Amino acid sequence: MARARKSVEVAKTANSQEDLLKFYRDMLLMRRFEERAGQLYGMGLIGGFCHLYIGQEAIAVGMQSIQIKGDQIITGYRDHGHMLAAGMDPREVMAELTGRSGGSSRGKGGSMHMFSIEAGFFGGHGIVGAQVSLGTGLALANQYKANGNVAFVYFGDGAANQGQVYESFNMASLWKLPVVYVVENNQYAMGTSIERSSSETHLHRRGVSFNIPGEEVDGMDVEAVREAGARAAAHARDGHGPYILEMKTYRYRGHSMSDPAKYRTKEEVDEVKKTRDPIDHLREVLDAKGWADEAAYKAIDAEVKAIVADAAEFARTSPEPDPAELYTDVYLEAAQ
Ligand SMILES: Cc1ncc(C[n+]2csc(CCOP(=O)(O)OP(=O)(O)O)c2C)c(N)n1
Ligand SMILES: [Mg+2]
Repeated sequence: MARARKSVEVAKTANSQEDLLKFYRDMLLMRRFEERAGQLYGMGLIGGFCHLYIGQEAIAVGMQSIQIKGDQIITGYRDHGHMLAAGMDPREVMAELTGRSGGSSRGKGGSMHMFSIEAGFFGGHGIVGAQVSLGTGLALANQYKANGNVAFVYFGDGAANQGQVYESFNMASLWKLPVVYVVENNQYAMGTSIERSSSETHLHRRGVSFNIPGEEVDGMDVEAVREAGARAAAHARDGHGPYILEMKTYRYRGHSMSDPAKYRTKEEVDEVKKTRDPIDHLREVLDAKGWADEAAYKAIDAEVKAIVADAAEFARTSPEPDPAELYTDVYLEAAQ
C-alpha cells in the first residue's frame, strides 16, 4: 500500500543556522525548565516522584526534529524533556508537576503521568519497560491504518533488561512494524551501573537475534542524534520494520529527587559536564561557524528564562483540582 508520508532526509553537515539555533534554544529551555522544577520540588511545591532529564536534552530535541505529523512518542517517567520537545505547553507541564488544575492531566497525573494526543505524546509511564510494549502497539496501529507514521519508543539501559522488551522486539520485527526504539543509555538504572547489570552492554546489539538493525549514537551531539534518527525513521517508515538507536548519554542529577549518589563519584559527573555537555557542544559548533554572537545567546537566554518564569508562576497560582474531579477520567464508561 502506498505510504502517505515521507521521512525527513538529513545529513549531519546539512543543518542550517536556523536549525542549530532552534536546537540550542530548545535544549536550553529543557535545561532551565528542569532546573526550575528541581527548585519547586525543594520548596515543597512539587510532591511525589520527579525524575529530571538534565544532561540528556540532545536526544529529545534531535529526535523530535525528524518526526512528522502524526508520529507518536512514548517514554518512561523521565519525561518532561520529551513533552516539551513534542510541543506541549511548558505551563501545562509545570502545573501538572505541582498538581494543579491547569496541568495537562488536570493535576491528577503528576510528573510521570502526562499525555497529549494533540502533541502525539503517549506518556509518561512508571512501570519500567511497559512503554516498549505499548509503543509497539502504537506501531501496530500505524501499520493497520497504513497512515505512514512511526512510533518512537524511548527506554533506559535498565529497562533494556526487561523481558517484555524482547517479546515486543520479536513481534515488531516479525510483522515489520514502523517503530524506532531509542535506548537512552545514561549508564545507570537508579544506583546500578550498566556494567553491574548487563551481560551485553552494547545495547544497540540487543536486536541481533530478532534481525533488528541497531547503531550506537553520541547522544550528547544533537546533530548526530538527528542524522541517525532520520536514518532509523526512514527505515521504519519505508516498511523495513523496527530499528534500534542506542544513545550514549548521561544524567547529571540523581535518579529522582532523593538519591544519595553513592554509586558514582562527583569527579565522574564533573568530567562529563566539562567535556560532553550537549548544550556547550552545540555552542562550540555555532561559534566555529560564526552563526551566533553574544547578543544572540543573550536573547535566547532571556526568552527561555521568561518562558520558564511564566510556567512556574502559572504552576504556583493555578488552583488545585476541584474535589469533584476525584472520580473523573478514572474509568471510561463504555457505550452499551
Ligand atoms: C517493573 C518495574 N521494576 C522496577 C521499578 C523501579 N525502578 C524505577 S526506575 C528504575 C531504573 C530504570 O533505569 P533506566 O531504565 O536506566 O532509566 P533511567 O532512570 O536511567 O532513565 C527502577 C528499577 C519500576 N518502576 N518498575
Ligand atoms: Mg539509565
